[in-house]
Amino acid sequence: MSTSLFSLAGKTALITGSSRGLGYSIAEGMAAAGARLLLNGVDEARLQASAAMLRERGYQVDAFAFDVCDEAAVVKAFESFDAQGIEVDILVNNAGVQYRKPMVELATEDWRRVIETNLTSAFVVGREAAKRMIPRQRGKVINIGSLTSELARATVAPYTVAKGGIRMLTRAMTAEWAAHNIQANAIGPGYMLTDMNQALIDNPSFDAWVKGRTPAGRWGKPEELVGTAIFLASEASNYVSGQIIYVDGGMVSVL
Ligand code: GCO
Repeated sequence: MSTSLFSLAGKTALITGSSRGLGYSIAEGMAAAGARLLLNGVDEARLQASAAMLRERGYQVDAFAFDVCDEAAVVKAFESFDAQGIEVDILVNNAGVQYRKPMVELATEDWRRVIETNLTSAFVVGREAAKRMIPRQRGKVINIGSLTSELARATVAPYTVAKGGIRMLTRAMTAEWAAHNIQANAIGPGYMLTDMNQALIDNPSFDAWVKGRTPAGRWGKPEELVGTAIFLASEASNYVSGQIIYVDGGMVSVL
């Protein structure tokens, strides 16, 4: 049977932070493209419920609850994959948090928490995945960035710095891993309709600003990331690395 260039059949995808939001939507789309899913989250109950929903759709799904900020837990999870013969072909570093506060009021421990969750975890999980991808001489890493990988907005400094770091970490991964046929790329979502943004969506003036500032004139839907995620996870992107693709209704490109 010929598989399309965009098929993920026979591939295993680990998506961090995939109980809900963008991570869940990307996982669902990758499963529909044929991938076996390794879901991840910190809330066991929510993770198992999400896995059950996807299994009901006939998808092959395993759930692994661990905190991507806990290096020992990440190492243990990958050792568990090794012991079970699970090979991670595709890694989506999606786990992240948002924390909105002006810098002059921002506690250092909150700064550190956002940087750890949104940036350092992508390095740690990426390192553990690459240790296994390099001997196999193949792999796909997709880091989830943001509009703030490119542009700053007041009150989200640690998120902005972390997501800017994601853009450069993606290039650093390319510098060291492209020679091993590992393609590392990033997706920069625009303003998406997610739980993390609910406070913004519910704010009439912010909602109006997003609709006015976005050339497409609307918020994005999480499922609108799926096509780009599948492209970057599939054979179709075997000569693409170090890139960030903005799925943002045109926002980052237009004043
Ligand atoms: C914010 C939002 C943004 C979006 C997204 C934009 O407070 O400005 O949370 O950061 O979530 O990252 O690309």
